[in-house]
Amino acid sequence: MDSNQNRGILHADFDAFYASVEQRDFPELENKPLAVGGNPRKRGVVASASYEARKFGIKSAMPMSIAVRKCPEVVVVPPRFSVYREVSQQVMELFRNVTPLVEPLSLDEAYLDVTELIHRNVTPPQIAKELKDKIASNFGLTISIGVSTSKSVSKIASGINKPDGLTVVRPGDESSFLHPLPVEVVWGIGPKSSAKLHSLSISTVGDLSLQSIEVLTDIFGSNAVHIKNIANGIDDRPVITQRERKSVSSETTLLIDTSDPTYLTEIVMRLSGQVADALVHKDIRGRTVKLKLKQSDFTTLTRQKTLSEKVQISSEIAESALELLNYELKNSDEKYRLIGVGVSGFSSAEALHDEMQLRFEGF
Ligand code: TTP
Ligand code: MG
Repeated sequence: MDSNQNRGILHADFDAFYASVEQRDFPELENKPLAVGGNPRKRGVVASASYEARKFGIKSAMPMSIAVRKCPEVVVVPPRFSVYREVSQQVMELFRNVTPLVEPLSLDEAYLDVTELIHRNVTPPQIAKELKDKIASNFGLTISIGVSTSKSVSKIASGINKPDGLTVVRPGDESSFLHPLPVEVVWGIGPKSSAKLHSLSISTVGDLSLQSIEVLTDIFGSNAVHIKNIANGIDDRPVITQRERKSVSSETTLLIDTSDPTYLTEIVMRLSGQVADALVHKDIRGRTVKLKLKQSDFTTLTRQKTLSEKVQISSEIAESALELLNYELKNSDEKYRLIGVGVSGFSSAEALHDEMQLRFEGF
């Protein structure tokens, strides 16, 4: 047994996070199809769907108007980010009481390395069970946990028996667990690579594990070796407690597809203000300003500008973002359905955890 197989890694992920918090706080929403997200008449999207709503095919990132069409009786509520953030902070604290080795991936998801605790005669599945019980009693919420010797296997395992799942993959069982599963469970295999794989009759992780590096390089480029290792249950990546914040951004879906410079300018200025507020609040400054544009045909462009001085305040961010916008408007006839502004390029001294994105639907 190699050293990798002595590790105990948990991946914990709340079930229908935003929707479950709403159902907990408003009992009249319990057992109802519920979609948390933007207004369907303002082109909002679904952030989180309750399990009752998922039976109708409602999913995260789906336009809310489609969700309403799929299930006319769905209850739509706007998100209450501050409540979710608070729950998240408290749960991450609870995790850190178990082990300092906690790597949050988003508000509702984290890896925990509990290897050290194994030496104190508690098993990783016991720790996972205790965490689930504590979260149920302290927060009134369910969380699904995957337990194994690596990040990728645990992440896949936590998604297998949702909601309220506890899936344990014992050391040595990684491949037999992974191989029958569809390739889409592997993180990083999105719709594009999935379509390519299926056209080559590669449909399970087992099929994937048998491919040569040459074949995988055609599909995944420099990621081929990593993907092949993952498919074989080999993943030594450590749990990293502090991540460098890569970017702070804010984006919005527009009410109508447009190329109107006055309207787009105003939106860019508002988004720049929101990004600036977050930067000021965190006391960080960045060197790169990014503009994201999604065209009517859903093609997404990002344009960025790296400056000699770091920026933080609204007018500095807006100046660069508007320059990028004006260049784009001058050189293209496209209409846009979504626009975003971001700042990145912080120094490592400003290392914080995780990428942060603010979403504002329907201005
Ligand atoms: P997820 O863990 O992807 O979703 P979930 O917790 O709602 O459902 P599951 O039981 O499948 O884990 O995301 C966590 C939260 O992040 C989710 O409740 C809302 C938010 N979110 C968005 O705002 N937009 C998105 O596109 C996604 C995927 C999530
Ligand atoms: Mg979740």
